[in-house]
Amino acid sequence: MPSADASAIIAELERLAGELASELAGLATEQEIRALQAKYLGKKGRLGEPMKALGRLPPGDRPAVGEAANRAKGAIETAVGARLAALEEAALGADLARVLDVTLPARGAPLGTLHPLTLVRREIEEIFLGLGFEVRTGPWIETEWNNFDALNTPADHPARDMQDTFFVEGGRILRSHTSPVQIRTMLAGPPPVRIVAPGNVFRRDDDATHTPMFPQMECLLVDEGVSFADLKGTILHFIQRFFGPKLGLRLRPSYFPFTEPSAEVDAACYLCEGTGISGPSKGPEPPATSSAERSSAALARPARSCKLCKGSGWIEIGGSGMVHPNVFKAVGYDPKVVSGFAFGMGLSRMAMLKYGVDDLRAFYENDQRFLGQFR
Ligand code: 2NL
Repeated sequence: MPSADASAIIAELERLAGELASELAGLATEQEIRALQAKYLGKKGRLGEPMKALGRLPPGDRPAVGEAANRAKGAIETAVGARLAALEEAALGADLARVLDVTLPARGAPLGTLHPLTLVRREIEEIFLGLGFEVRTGPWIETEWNNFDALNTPADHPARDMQDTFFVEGGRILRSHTSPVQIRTMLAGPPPVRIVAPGNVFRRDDDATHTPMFPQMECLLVDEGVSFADLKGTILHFIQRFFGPKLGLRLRPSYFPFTEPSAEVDAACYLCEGTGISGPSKGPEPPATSSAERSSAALARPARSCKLCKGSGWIEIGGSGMVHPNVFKAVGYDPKVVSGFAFGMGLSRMAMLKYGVDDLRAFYENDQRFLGQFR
């Protein structure tokens, strides 16, 4: 039989184990439970006192008290483990009980969009591909010969001034138009040639209506018997595909060193259909009580001039002409055998016209609110 002292220690151990069990029931987090466990079993824990008393017992009492201590520790560990397991179980249960509607549509990933200048370039390429033209590109850094001399533009021409063209090391320049692509193509092989050359070109301009780099597209057709009528028919087809069927074309006499004769190309304004007068407003008609009032209101409203063509009925889209004989001579083509036409346009202008953009800078500022509209 254990002594009275030993019995008291055993009773205290059992009491402590029971006390922990009741404290444990009120705890809801792993952190609190671990803290409670330390409060009983830790270095300075509540079981420390009876364990010290165990050391002071006579040897005969120690096995029984030791056993009781192990039972108490075991009971505490079991209770803590069970409480933690119950907590985990409850968390899992709550997780599984969550209702998920797997039929909800997913949030879409944000998709990129093509730049409006890319859209316009591709659209124009498609129109010319449909006529049997090929798309050709070339380098931005060019020789003065490819960019100017071969194009009947002599050294004293103002376009060759330092003020107008970017000069880079090694006597080369940044191309000021895509014409050197056509020169390269003609140098590389015999006629016929049917190409469009899209790409960026560079001029020393930078203001509200000019950027130092801008995209351009030129068209060149060379064969035997090519006439000004072919130029006109091709550009008319292009305008009608790009802006709308039935729209007309106007060619105004002009001058380029590389073409003779030369012409500015105007398309009939697609917004007012060439009338110069603003179309009927989209808003509701002002209320009128009688037909007399209605017609007098109509008479009082002045005809507004079209905001796109400023009332002229025409919009400028580029320049054109019959290839100058000196250009053919420069590339080794015989101007007595072949003839050809060329046509050039700025792609930013085409994009502004097509999409109703009134500020050129919008194309170069990478503002997603602007670019995201072109889908
Ligand atoms: C414009 C005017 C033009 C050409 C470009 C050309 C090219 C060769 C031979 C002859 Cl290889 N001409 N190109 C001809 C006339 C006008 O562009 O206003 N561009 C934006």
